[in-house]
Amino acid sequence: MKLYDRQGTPNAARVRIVLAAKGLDEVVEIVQVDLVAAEQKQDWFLAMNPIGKTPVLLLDDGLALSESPAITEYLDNLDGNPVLTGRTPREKGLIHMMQRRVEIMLLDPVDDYFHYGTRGLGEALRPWRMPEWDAAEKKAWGERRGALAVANLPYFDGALRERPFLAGDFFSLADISLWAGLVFLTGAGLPIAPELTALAAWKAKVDDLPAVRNRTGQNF
Ligand SMILES: N[C@@H](CCC(=O)N[C@@H](CS)C(=O)NCC(=O)O)C(=O)O
Repeated sequence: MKLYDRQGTPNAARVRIVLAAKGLDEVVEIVQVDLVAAEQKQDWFLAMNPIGKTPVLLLDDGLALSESPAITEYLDNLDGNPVLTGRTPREKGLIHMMQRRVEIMLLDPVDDYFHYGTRGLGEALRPWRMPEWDAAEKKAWGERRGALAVANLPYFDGALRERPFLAGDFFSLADISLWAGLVFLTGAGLPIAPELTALAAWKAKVDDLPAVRNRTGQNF
């Protein structure tokens, strides 16, 4: 298997935590994609993922999987012991719901903030996304999306006051996504309010898990 990713990005980090958690680091060859040079928009890459984003997991039979949760689901089920995406229907439903909430409420708006509210990956990659907007409109929209991500954080703090991990008693894909979302948010320069103490305590606990500590590419 080959994993096309970019070290230092949140979705690469999500999959690298999964590789570490499942003991699959040695099984997967990692190929770095130069995002600033827009390799992810070149034909060879678009043939694997028409959306033009990393990560992509290319299987030995030629199937190209993209979307980090889909890659996670595949990797988690390879050994018949899906510890990150749920073993029972109830676990699967809950983990899927919470991880999707993290994407809608945190990862997606922070990504928009990063690309439009800050310099992001540079001007050259922005027109590909929203060619009709002028610079001021892009910046204002990016800033509104960043403010939305920050405003959504108390929801996750509240959830973590009720249970040790986001989808229950054990570490799952929902936690991996939330961890990556928080690192992305602070890395992009957005704040986490000090009163969100359950979120901060959970983050410190997850920082210390072996799969997070020992993942490859630790600069994210
Ligand atoms: N929903 C996708 C998001 C992928 C994504 O946003 N990837 C970023 C890196 S973290 C990317 O390739 N950005 C380059 C671009 O937008 O051109 C996933 O879950 O993997």
